[in-house]
Amino acid sequence: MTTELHETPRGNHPGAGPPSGVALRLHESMLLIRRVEERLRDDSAAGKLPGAVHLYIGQEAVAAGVCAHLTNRDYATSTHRGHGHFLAKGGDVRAMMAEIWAKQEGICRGMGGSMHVADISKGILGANGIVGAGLSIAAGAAFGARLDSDGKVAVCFFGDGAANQGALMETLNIASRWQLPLVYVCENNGFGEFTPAADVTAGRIADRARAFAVPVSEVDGNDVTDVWQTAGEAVRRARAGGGPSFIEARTYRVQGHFEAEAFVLGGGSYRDEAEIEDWRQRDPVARHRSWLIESGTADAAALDRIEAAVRAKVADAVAYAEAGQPADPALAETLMFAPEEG
Ligand SMILES: Cc1ncc(C[n+]2csc(CCOP(=O)(O)OP(=O)(O)O)c2C)c(N)n1
Repeated sequence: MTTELHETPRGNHPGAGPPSGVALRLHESMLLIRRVEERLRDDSAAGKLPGAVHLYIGQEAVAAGVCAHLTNRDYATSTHRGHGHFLAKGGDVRAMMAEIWAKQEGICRGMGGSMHVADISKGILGANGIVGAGLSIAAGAAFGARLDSDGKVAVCFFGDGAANQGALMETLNIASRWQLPLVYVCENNGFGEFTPAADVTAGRIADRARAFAVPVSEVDGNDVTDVWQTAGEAVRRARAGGGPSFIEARTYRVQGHFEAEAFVLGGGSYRDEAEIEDWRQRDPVARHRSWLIESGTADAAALDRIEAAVRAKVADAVAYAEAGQPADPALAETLMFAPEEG
C-alpha cells in the first residue's frame, strides 16, 4: 500500500532529540502501551476477555509523543483504539485493565469496557466507539478551555477513517475562526477496518486543515522524537492563544482492525504479509530503543531494567483485573443517568 496518501515523511527534525529524562520517559510510555497491548492480544486469543479489543501496536509513538506535553488539566479525546491514549495521558493501568475485563474495579466500574476507558479527573475524555465523535467533544473542551483562559489545551486523536467525517470540517471551521486551543492528531494508519485509506480518501488529509488556515505538520508517526517535537510546537501555540494546529502522523496498524477479525474475514485478507513486515522494521519502540543506546542516553542494562519494571506492572494489572468482582448490571441505570434534582 505504498501510495502518496500514506508516504511517510522523514527527517523533519534532523539531529535533534529530546533531553535524556524526556527520552527515557517516552520509551517507558511506549513500552507500557506495547506490553499491555501484547497481553490483551494474547488474552483475547485465549478467550479470556469479555469483549472485542482494538489494539494500538505500532502506533505507540503518537500517543506517547503527544501526551508527554500534557498535564492532567489538559483534555484528550480518543477513539475505539484508545488504550494507548489512556495510558500515555496518565490513566491508571490497573483500572484500565479491570475495565477491559468488565470488573467493578474498572475505571467505569466495568460497565464501559475497552471502547469507553475514561478518567475525567485526568482530562481523559474517553475512548469512543463512534468514529469521529471525539472531534466534536474535543472542540467543545477546547471552547471551554478558551473561556477559562488559563492555558489548558485539548487534543483530539482520530484516524484516517474519521478524517472523512463531516465533523472534521465543521470543527476545523469553528476552531480556526474562534482560535480554539485544539490540537488535531490524525493517526493515518493506512486502514479503516478492512479498507485501505487510499481507496476511500480523496486528496490529502492534511489539506483539509490547510483549507481552514490551520497550521499543518506531517510527521513520521513511528518516530517518537519527530512526534514529540512537532506536538510540542502545537501545544505551546495553543497554550499561548495561537489557536489550533493539525498534525498528520503517518503510521501503521500492525494488528488487525480488532482481535477477532479472522472470524469476520472467513479466511479472506485485505493486505499482504510483506507490507506488515515492512512496517515491523520501522517499529517505533525498537527504533527509539536503538536511538537511546546509539546517542549514549542509556545503556542496554538500564533499558532492560525499565523493561522488567514495565512487565511487572502489566502482570500486576492483569492479576488485579482477574481477581476483581464482575460488573454489576444493576448499576446500569444509576450510572447512566444523573440523579434528578430536588
Ligand atoms: C460513526 C461510525 N461509523 C462507522 C463505524 C464502524 N467503524 C468502526 S471502526 C471503523 C474504522 C475507523 O477507521 P479509522 O478512523 O481510520 O481508525 P482506525 O481503526 O484505523 O484506528 C469503522 C468504519 C463506527 N463505529 N462509527
